[in-house]
Amino acid sequence: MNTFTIRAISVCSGLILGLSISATAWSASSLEQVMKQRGLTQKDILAAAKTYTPSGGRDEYMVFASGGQSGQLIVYGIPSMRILKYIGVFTPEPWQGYGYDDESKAVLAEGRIMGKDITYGDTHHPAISETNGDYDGRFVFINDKANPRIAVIDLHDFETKQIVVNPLFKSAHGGTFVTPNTEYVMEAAQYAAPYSNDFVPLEEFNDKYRGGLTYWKFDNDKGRLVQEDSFTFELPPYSQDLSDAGKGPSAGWGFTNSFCSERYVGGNERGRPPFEAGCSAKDTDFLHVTNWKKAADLVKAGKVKKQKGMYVIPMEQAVKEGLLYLIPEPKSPHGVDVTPDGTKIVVSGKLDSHTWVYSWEKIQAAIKNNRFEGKDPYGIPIIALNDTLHKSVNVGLGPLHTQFDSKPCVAYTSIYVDSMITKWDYCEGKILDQLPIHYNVGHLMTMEGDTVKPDGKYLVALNKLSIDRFNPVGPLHPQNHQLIDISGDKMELLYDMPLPLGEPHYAVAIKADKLKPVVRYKSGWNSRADEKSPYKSRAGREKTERSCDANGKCSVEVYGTTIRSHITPEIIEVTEGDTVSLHFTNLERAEDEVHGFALYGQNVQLSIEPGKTASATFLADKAGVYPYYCTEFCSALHLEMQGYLLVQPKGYKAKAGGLQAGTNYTEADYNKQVETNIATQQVIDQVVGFITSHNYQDFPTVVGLVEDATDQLGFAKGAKEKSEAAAAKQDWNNAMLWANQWWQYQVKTADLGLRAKTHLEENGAKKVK
Ligand code: CUK
Ligand code: CUA
Repeated sequence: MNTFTIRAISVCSGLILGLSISATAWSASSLEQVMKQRGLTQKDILAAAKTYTPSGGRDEYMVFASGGQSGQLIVYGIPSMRILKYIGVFTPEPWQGYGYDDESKAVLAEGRIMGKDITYGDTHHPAISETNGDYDGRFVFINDKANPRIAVIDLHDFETKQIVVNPLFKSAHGGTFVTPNTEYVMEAAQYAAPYSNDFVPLEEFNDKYRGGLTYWKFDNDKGRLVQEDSFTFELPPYSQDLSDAGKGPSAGWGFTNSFCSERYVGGNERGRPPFEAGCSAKDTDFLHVTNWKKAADLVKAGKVKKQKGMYVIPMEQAVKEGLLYLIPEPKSPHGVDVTPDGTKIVVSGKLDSHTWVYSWEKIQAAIKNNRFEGKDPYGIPIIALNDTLHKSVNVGLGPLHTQFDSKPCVAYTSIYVDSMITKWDYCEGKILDQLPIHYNVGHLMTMEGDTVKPDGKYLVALNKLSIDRFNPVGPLHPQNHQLIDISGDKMELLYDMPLPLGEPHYAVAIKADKLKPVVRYKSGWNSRADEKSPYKSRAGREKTERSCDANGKCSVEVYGTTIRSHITPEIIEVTEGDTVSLHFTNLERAEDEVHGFALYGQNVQLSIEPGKTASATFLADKAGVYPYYCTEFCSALHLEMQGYLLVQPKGYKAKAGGLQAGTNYTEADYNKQVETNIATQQVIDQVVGFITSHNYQDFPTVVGLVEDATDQLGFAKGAKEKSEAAAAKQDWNNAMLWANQWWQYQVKTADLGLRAKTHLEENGAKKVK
């Protein structure tokens, strides 16, 4: 090494050293101050650094958490734990217009039970659609335990598209779980009940009450569940609990745990010990093993009969065809989880301290060799526990659910009674680590933890109680989702997030880059049916039609539009007794330019996203004045985005003379406005010059903005012409008002143009001319 190099290195390192000293000195003092002021430890700061996401930063994972009793789906990001959306599913949700527009009312109506609207849900288990056992980011399914329903949410726009009601069950807990290519969505009943809707006395419980497991057929092209092609396993009146679909070597099979296989019916008012005593009396319950592949073949071969519009495989037939087996599982189990490689099945006894790992190879061997220890009262063969067990591991008191790591053989189990997470090795059957949590964890979730390729990295404990974790808000506490770093050998708690919407049971996390949601719909789109709306309208084509039938019943159809910052039409005139249908198409293309539509006294609130057509139908049964307006602060003149629905009494005749003038304008007012408009046009020309001199066509967001701006500028031209025509006639009122409207269009053009310019600047657009 020559002197020159040595000197250069020492100069360099001196420089670096100097810099780092001064940087540390500066930040350490203020960081120390903050730590001292807020009482934070080094560990806290590390946790903060692992979760903090600066403005504009994105999360690595997206979580879909059940919204519990709210009947909704909660979307949040990991590691930031920022809530992004509550998706309306089983319950009306006004922000999204869900349950307030005709299109979404049709979805909710699919979920009626015996003619009744059910406007809540007890959502438990979301599931993301899979391809080859891995999340594909296309759909999310979620069940309603209280009313046996499943909803389909399309992830291209995060909207609920379909609700199906199980025609046979009276509750459904063990759903939703998907088969490896989303051929079927599993849904098991919970509380046994007759399949018919008739009264059946409890005295006939063993004979007439039934459990069950439905495999809902999913049409992957249409993105809808198909009841006609779905089938249900009739099962004994044991309380089927959770399910999981087999994968890898166990693909084609499903696993469903149960409790209360005692078939006990409580009734303290009849002097009987309660359900809780009779349902936990035996040492074991049953893991149900079902062969859905073979069952599907049987259905296809026309060998299965339908009941209430669904194929039902009676127990006798299932046994005869070798589709259904039982395996004892320890005391009141909860949760069944198939390992990523599909070779093992983990069940936890919630009144026990063990998880039980079953070997699929051993289960198969027993079935093949007809090695059974007996039959249950319904003739279903029982495979002995010892013939199938791989390991049983003492993980802690009250184990519930299990999730998997990217590291082979590593699993995490939630421990309800002991309030902790146990990390363990399911191959060797040994404990690796334990972490206390606050308090009473239910489900837990690792990243893509129920796929064939879990990502590990983070774990969320979905805790049932939050007790003293947050500022008190009365007797009803939020839930607490605790984020845990599982990348190292020891689990480390990073963050507590309150969830104030309901009790989320299960959640699923998907790699964020697998999701590609749209920012706008094709113009005139019925988003719920995913098709062009027959009620779509375009700028200048808005119309109102009234028609009456032979009995004198009349209806009014309004084909309207919304664009910054007016609703067309602004005056709607109908007659008392008319049925009114309002249809609005949002003409915007710019990202996030949503308009709302709220109408006095009619329970109408629409969310009209760019391109969407949304409708509201109601009976205008009382004459009166009904103001309406846009409910999204969409522009500087959002408050002026308003109008009147006039419900006129029958036989009403309009007053002569037209509308009263509010303010009178002069020629000077007009000239001043025109001056402003000319100055504004110069700003627009500059922005347009910038955009067109760059490769803006390469930026879809900007193309949308430019299209919107071009529209607005076209409207400006029309207003300018009207203003000049009025000026020629010295009608200064109209000249001034149209000149102002011309300016309004210019302002919106400029606003869009500036957004486009900023986007180009921030995303490194290139100059092309
Ligand atoms: S369940 Cu609630 S903690 Cu419905 Cu999956 Cu276990
Ligand atoms: Cu549109 Cu406010």
